[in-house]
Amino acid sequence: MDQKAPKVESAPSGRKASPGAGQLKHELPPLPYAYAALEPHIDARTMMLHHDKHHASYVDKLNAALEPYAELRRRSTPWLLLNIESVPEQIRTAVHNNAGGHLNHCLFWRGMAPDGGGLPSGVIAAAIDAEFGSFEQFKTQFDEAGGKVFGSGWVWLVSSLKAGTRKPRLEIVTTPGHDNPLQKGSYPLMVNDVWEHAYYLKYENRRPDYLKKWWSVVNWKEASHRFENRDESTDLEPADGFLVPLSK
Ligand code: MN3
Repeated sequence: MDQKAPKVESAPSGRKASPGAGQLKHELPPLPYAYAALEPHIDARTMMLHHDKHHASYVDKLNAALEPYAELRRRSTPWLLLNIESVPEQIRTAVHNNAGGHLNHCLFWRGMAPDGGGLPSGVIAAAIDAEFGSFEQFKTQFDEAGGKVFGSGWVWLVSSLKAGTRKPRLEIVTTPGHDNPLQKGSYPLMVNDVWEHAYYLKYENRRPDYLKKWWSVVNWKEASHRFENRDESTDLEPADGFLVPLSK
């Protein structure tokens, strides 16, 4: 490793979910609510360990891997995932796993809310009905997909363009490890973390119970906001567009 690399400086102010151009260090965003805010569905201790230990370690490891590479330090997590082949081989696996871990957890925290749950509304609700037949069928398919993830991974609702049309299509997909659907050209709208660290303290081996309870904390406002502000183009650097501003 090049020990003469310039000192990494923190962003001048504020904490962002993922750095945009010009920022030199990835930062752990604060949880948008208290650790206990999602009780009883997700317990406070799980939230604390998940955010303060697991997510924090992805951020630390990402920064450590990028430290000697000034040019890469200014890149966003979506950029790093989409351009992973241009990342030096000796840090490629670390960057892939930890940029994905950082990005996915940013989306995960924002996709839940203490006053979450219930039914989606507006255009995303109509799109879900059109694609899956009904909200109940969508939920069933999402939980089935999440239950089938072998080992550690994620289950997502994504939007992608139907080949040859401008019509967006909703799909349920799963990703292994910390992969993100944007690596296959889809735009994530909502996500559940099915790594054991997300549920094991409370639900032990009962992942299906966790998947079922998780619907009580889904932040439909955020999913709907992402759907209405989505940008499926992958020919642009998605740094600033990917993590759309928080809904008010
Ligand atoms: Mn996790």
